[in-house]
Amino acid sequence: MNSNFIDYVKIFCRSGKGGSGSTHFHREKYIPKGGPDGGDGGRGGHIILRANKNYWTLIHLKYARHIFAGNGGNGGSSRSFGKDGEDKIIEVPCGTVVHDAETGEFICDVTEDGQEVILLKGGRGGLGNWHFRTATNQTPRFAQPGEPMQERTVILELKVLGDVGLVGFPNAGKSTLLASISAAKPEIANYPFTTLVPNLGIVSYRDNRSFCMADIPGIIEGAHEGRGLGLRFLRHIERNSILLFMIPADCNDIKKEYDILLNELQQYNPELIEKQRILAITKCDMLDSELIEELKKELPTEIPSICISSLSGLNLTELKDLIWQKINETPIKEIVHKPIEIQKTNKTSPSEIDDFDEEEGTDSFPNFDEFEWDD
Ligand SMILES: Nc1nc2c(ncn2[C@@H]2O[C@H](COP(=O)(O)OP(=O)(O)OP(=O)(O)O)[C@@H](O)[C@H]2O)c(=O)[nH]1
Ligand SMILES: [Mg+2]
Repeated sequence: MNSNFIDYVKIFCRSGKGGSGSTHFHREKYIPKGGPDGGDGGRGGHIILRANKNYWTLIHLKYARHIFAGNGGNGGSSRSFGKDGEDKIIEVPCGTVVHDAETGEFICDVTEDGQEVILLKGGRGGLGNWHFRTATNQTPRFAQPGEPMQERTVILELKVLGDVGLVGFPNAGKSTLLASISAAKPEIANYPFTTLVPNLGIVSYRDNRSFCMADIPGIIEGAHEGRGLGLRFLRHIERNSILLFMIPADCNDIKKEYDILLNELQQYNPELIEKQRILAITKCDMLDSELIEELKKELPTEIPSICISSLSGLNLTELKDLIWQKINETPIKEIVHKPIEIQKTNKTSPSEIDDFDEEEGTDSFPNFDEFEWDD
C-alpha cells in the first residue's frame, strides 16, 4: 500500500559541536607583547523538535533519515567570536512522541502548536585564551576546546489527538458515522478493512461546540496477536478522552462482540479500559421500533448505549449530546508514556539505518487471509 499516512519514523540526529577558543596574541606595529586576544568558539547547533498544527503525519520525515545541526565556528583574533552552528528544527504534528531508538526510553512529546523541545543540545563553544590571562600568566598559550556534539537515534511516533475514538469491528459503520457528522470524507465500502489509516474529523454541533473524532481501522478478535491490521492503530486512541464502541444492529451477539473489543483493548494497554465508554448500535435503520426495543434488552448494562443510524440520522444528535457530556465529565489526564519495545537489530551506524525495515510503520498490507469474511 502506498499510503501518505506515516506515523512512525526513525531518525539519526546529531547536534553541532562547539567551536574551539582561539589562542591568538595581539600583534600590532609598535605594540610589543600585545597580550592574548583569542576569541571564544561558537555554540554548536541544537536539534529542536517543534509541534506544528499544519502537519498531520510524519510523511515529510520519511526520507529524512539523518538530521545534523551545524558546528560552531572557532574563535578568532581580536577576541572575535566564532559563529554559532545552525540549529535544525524538526517540525512535527501535534501529538508526536519521541523515544530513544536504542533503549526505548521515552524522551519527550509535543502536543501544543508551536511547542519546542531541544532534543539534542549543541556543544558549548570553548573560551579563548583572553579569558585565561592572569597577573602571573600573561601569555596563556592555551584555550578551551568546544564541547563535543551529541548523537542519538530517535523514534518519532504520532499519536493522533482526538476527543473521541471509534472502536469497532470492520464494517461496523465507523467511517460512515464520521462522514455523516463531520466534514471528513473517509472511504466507505461494504467490505472489511476499508479504512487502513486513521481519519480525523471535527464534529461541530449546536452552540458552536465541536469535538474531534478519530476513526481508526477495524479491530478483530486476535488483533493483539497481529490478526487483521493488528493493534498498532490503537495508539491513536490512547490519547482520546473517551471511546465510542460501535456494533452493528445485525450482529448476532452484541454482548460477545463488545467483550471481544474490550479484551483486545485490554491486551494492548490496560489503561484504555479505564476510559469512559459509550456503546452505539449502528445501522438501526434496518430494524423497526419493535425490534429495537427487543435489542435494547440484550445490551450490556454497565455502559450507556444508544441506537443510531448514520443513514437515516436516527439519534445522531442524541449521540453527540452524550459524547459531549462524557468528554466534559472526563478530567484531563496526564498520560504516562511508557518505554517502547525495541526490536533488536544489529544496525547501529547511521548509514545502516537507511534500510531499516518498516515493519513497524503503517506501510504494510493487512493480513486479509486471517479474516473470516461474512459473505
Ligand atoms: N443501513 C445502514 N448501513 C450502514 C450504516 N452505516 C454504515 N453502513 C454501511 O456499512 C458498510 C460499512 O461501513 P463503513 O463505514 O465503511 O464501516 P467501517 O466500520 O468504517 O469499516 P472498516 O473501515 O472496514 O473498519 C457500508 O456499506 C455502509 O454503507 C447505517 O447506518 N445504516
Ligand atoms: Mg472505515
